[in-house]
Amino acid sequence: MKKKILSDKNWWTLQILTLFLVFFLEFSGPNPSRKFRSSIVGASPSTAETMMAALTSNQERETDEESSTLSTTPEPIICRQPCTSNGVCDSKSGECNCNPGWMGDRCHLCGGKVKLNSSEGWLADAVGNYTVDSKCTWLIEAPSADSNIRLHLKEFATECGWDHLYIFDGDSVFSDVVGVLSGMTRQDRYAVRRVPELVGTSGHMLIHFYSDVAYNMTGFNITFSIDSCPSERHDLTCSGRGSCVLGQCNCDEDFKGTACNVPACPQNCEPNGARHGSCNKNLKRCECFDGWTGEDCSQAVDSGYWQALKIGGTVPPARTSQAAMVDTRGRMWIVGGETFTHSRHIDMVATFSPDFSNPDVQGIWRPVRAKGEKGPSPRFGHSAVIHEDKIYMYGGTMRSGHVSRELWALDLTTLIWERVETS
Ligand SMILES: [Ca+2]
Repeated sequence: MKKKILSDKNWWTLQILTLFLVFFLEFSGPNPSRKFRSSIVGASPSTAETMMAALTSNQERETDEESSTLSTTPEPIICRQPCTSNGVCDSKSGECNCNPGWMGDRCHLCGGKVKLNSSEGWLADAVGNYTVDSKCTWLIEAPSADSNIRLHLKEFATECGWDHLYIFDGDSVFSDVVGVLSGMTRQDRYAVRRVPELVGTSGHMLIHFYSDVAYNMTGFNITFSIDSCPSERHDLTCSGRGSCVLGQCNCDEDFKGTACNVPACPQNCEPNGARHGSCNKNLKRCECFDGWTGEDCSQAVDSGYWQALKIGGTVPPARTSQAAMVDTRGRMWIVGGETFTHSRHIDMVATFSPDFSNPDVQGIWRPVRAKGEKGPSPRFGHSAVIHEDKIYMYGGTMRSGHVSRELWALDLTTLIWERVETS
């Protein structure tokens, strides 16, 4: 019995010693987990979680560093946020180091200015949605000033009227404007049937994206290629209906057009199921029966018809608000007008000489360089008439916005402008 009492005392003594030992080990030895938890008392849960995650990463990294001295396994790269393919993780800082033109903690947003000089490539606003208040600029640079640059929109969705993509044919905002894009190419069941390619011919294209301070969308993905052939689609040469030779499409037999995007015989010369002509496969055109005309023989000659002419010469840039008139020799003259690009390089006057007897080239455009020391400054919205071999032009809006009351006369024989004084 005495022996049993002593055994109990020994047992209690052993338990107390064990408790002391546990207490000692818990508070005197290195235990980062406890120390860390103590240091973050009062921190917000999210901060604490972040710090815990960072600690876990560091612990894992330390473990890996130790093991790397024993084996050739490379050190794994761990960042707080997974980097997109537009950046590389810096294992020391735990941050993504972004490629030029990208920013954000995952390198997922476009930012700043970047020069692109590969023969083909792509550019995009973001991985996922773009962000509000973005300003991103790309300069595509071709090897020579003779090169053309073609852009294709794979996707496009920006806040209509607020977030814009500006595209210039040149290396500055003072170059000709190719387009200013905003809005969507797809929405629900609606989709723009065909987005034309955007072409620059100066060897440079400057592209600038701006989003305002509210609301963002999925943005855009644009491919570019230098000195490629025209095509309706970014992923097919010559729209997939021909081959590209030195920048020109050689179309398959069933297609024509610069991008091989026009059927050789539209609707097989049977508009609305009624046969109005037959397809000449060699010439790639419909030969219409008597009384019918047009690309697909859909227009009745007796009702009057429109005809797209095959033209040659120096085709003037697309313009609006010009004046057009026909002289006694059948030449059409156009004077002034405004271009979408606000180009400063358009000729004030051009002529078109039709020749309907020639089936291959039914008219020639020619620029008219006026002679003499003075002439009217560029304008649009003016009026003009031909009278006795002179074009009389009155009024118009100048580039400055000033509305003119000048009257000018261009002599069609000498090509000299004269200011007509009026009282
Ligand atoms: Ca916006």
